[in-house]
Amino acid sequence: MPEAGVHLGSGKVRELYALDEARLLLTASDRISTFDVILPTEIPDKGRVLTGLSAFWFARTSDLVPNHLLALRDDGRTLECRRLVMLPIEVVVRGYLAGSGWKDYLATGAVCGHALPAGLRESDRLPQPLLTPATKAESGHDENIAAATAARLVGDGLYGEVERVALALYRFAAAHAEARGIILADTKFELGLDSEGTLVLGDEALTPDSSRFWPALGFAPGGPQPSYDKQYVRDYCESLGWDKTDPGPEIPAGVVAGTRARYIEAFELLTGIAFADYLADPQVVLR
Ligand code: Q0Z
Repeated sequence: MPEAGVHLGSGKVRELYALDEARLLLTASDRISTFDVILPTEIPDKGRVLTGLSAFWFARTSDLVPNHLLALRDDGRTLECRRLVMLPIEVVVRGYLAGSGWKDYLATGAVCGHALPAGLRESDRLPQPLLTPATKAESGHDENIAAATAARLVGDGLYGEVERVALALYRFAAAHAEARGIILADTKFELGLDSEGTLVLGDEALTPDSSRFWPALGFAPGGPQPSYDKQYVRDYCESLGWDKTDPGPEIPAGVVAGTRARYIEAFELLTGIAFADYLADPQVVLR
């Protein structure tokens, strides 16, 4: 990777580099994970779809909260970012009852201390979006925590600001997506503080890897919903009877092509931009 600087860390499918004391590079690969395992087969352009979507949302939400984006590189998969001091919590907003939120509701009737009406079904829309913070676990298995616990970790005043910003971002993005046939069931934000102590949105934002996107067409609460992007891969993996431990299976070309098409469809619906136009000039998502 040229002009990348010192490698700071690897996520499941992304890499983080230092450019200098004040700037980082975030680069998204075409790797895909399912059931928490990175598969040996890549989805061509997946990293570009995710990076383009992040940059699109950063450009459109900067009046809600400042963000770390400095520049989008012409490779379409790399963001130059301001270096922040990240908060020690995952900031999750849920508009629908899925994943660990559904599990917590089944067990306790509440999600992260937010009491909910009885009788909700899996994937039901919540009466209002909820901030459901989680700890950052190295394993990647974040644990939901009560608001009071999160407030203790970051400070009461700052937690109030985190809540306001995260709910505003979710409401904006969910309304935008819904008007384009996509349900934003939930999403995870990573926030940090800049050198002046201002709260800033960092990492990736509102991508299929940090969010649950569901097709609005066919939405049917009462069970899990198909993932907008990964469902072909999941269905193929399930059809093999794979035990979901590393290593994962190779994915056949037809399933790769179908999955790539779904990522690109999500990009085009959400941004209103042809993906070919993004490849020709990634800066189109910033205008
Ligand atoms: C993001 C991560 C990845 C591994 C740290 N603007 C920022 N300032 C300081 N730290 C971060 C950011 Cl985005 C930061 N991560 C997550 C991303 C690979 C870890 F691509 N960790």
